[in-house]
Amino acid sequence: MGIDEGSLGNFLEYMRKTANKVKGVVEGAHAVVVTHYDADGLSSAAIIAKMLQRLGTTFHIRVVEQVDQSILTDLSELDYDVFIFTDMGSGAFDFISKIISRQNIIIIDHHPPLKNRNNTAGRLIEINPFIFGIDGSSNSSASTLSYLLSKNIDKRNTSLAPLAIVGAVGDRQDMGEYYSLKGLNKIAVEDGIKRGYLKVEMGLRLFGIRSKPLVSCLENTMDPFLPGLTGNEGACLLFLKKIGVEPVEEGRLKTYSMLSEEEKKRLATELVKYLLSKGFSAKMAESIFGTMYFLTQEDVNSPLYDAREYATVLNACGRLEHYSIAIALGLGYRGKVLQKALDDFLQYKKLLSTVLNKLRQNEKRIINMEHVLVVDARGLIPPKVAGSLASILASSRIFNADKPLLVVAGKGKLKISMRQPAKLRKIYYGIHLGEILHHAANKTGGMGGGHAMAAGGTIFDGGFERFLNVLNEVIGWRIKGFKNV
Ligand SMILES: [Mn+2]
Repeated sequence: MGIDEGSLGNFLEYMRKTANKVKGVVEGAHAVVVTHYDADGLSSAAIIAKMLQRLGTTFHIRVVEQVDQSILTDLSELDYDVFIFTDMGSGAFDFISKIISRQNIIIIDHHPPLKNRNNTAGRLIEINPFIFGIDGSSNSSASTLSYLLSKNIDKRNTSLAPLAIVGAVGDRQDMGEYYSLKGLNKIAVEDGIKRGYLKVEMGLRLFGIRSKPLVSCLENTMDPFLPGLTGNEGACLLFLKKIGVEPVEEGRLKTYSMLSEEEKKRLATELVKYLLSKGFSAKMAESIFGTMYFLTQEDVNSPLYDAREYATVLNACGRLEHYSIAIALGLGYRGKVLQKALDDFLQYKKLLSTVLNKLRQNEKRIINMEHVLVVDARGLIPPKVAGSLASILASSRIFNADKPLLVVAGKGKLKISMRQPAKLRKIYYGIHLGEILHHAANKTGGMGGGHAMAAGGTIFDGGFERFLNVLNEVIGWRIKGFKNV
């Protein structure tokens, strides 16, 4: 587990040198930060924004779905000296270096880089752990890379460690023991603890455990998905009563912190028993326990106190395209900004539970191909929600998927998002979803890529059916190849 000392040393050495270079390039310049709309992308942009503020650099932030030709061409015609890409860029290396040929480019990304890169730009700096043999899909979020860079530029930026952690848990990099962060992410955790910004505890991984009534915690927990409880308030109330943990006291819904130590223990044991009764393996049932990351500078009752909840809030703002709210939150604004963010979060939650119900009621929306389970959410959700829906479905067992899962949403230009279902607990025949999706989408007029476990892209309406067939076929070939080895 983790990374070997040599790779780590080389990477950190590179980071130190690169920080100096980046400082020279951005100081006093006019920059644009191009980032992704998920929690990691938004945290990364906020970190870089704060770093640039401290350097006196003027900047704009552009939040996009992916870097494509039209976005790059648009941007290259504007008056920027420096282009900073966060949480994206490595996969579009050739593209970027070709289109933006006159200005400085900085890529901060943790997605697998292209194998043969063709740098025609000259003034390009790329920060990507994969180049140093470090797996960026589990050891480092883009927010952690942004954090390490900013900290090397100015020690004051250590204040940004909490945001690095928010991005890392948002990208579900809590893949260490007991759902802890590992690798480069751990540096941000250690800095956070040392500076008193962060408290790390073992506990029940219930959503909103510090901020919400206990009933809502159960109802809103998506990871792990609690069959029969998640999304069902009535069932959660009954469950608590049945195990003798009174959910209401003096007309008020009780919070976790109001429980006695004995009640807390009982809740934990009964939850594990409940999950076992629903067919979970012992290991899956125990996944209800894990490492919690609390941000001590936030109000204890704020949804931003728990890093995972903070990430969900950012994610909701991003998916609903309220980027400035997300960035403002990252930069430390609270009050009205926080209120708006929480409104977004509520709206987003409603959207997801509605769509889950609709999918369960309409069999036609589920296409069970030989190697892919396709969930057709066209017309049900905005395209940017496809990724979240895919993550929930992959971890929920709602469709009991035993093969890669694909969600499609949008109209005309379709958004596709793939996940390996958690049930398999190992990668489906060693298949790298990012590579497969890249291949199948490219062949049918679309674009795609990503990690082994999670990938996404776009495809046009007309090519969709062909895309599904190619995808299914390519996975079939890979399995055959795998079986032959
Ligand atoms: Mn990311």
